[in-house]
Amino acid sequence: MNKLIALLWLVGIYGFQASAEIQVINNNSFEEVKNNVPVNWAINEYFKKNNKLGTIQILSESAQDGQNCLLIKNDTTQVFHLIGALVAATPGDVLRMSAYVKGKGTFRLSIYMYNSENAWLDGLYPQSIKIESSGWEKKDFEIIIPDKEFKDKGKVAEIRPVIVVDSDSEIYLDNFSGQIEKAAIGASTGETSKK
Ligand SMILES: [Ca+2]
Repeated sequence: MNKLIALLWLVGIYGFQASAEIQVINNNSFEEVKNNVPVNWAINEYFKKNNKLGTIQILSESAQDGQNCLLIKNDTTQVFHLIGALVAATPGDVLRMSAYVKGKGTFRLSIYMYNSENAWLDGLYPQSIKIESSGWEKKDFEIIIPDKEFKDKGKVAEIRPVIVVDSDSEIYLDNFSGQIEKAAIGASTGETSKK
């Protein structure tokens, strides 16, 4: 009986911690704009080739949420990456991302991963999905933060969300959502549960 009580106690503790969620980014609806790029987001110029890169436009009509939506046009042979701000993450955390999209082409919501010293570890890219719609559709992606050592660089400590738009694509985006659900083990930083 004592074992059962102890087990229930553990479930209670870890269940409580597992429910803690952290929002990945502010300005997720692209309403705040500076220099024609949404605040908290940046275009990754690394993929520019022969002086060509996809383009981003802020549209103030036909938004899915609020006033603004994004149009990412990629008519190059390279991918286009719109990257979000750094946020702390722990191996085993579950990252749930979604966005409303329409247009034509392929895209995915991905992440870059960094160690505790902000050094790049790797990117993690779920499979691209095809979009061919004139109406807004919500698309969901789930990523589990890998629990492994990256060569001599250690484990993941921080991530960035990345909106990836492939070649030959015109994708409208709005109402991005990114939530980290903390792993049950290791979630000992004392986040306050929303429940
Ligand atoms: Ca919006």
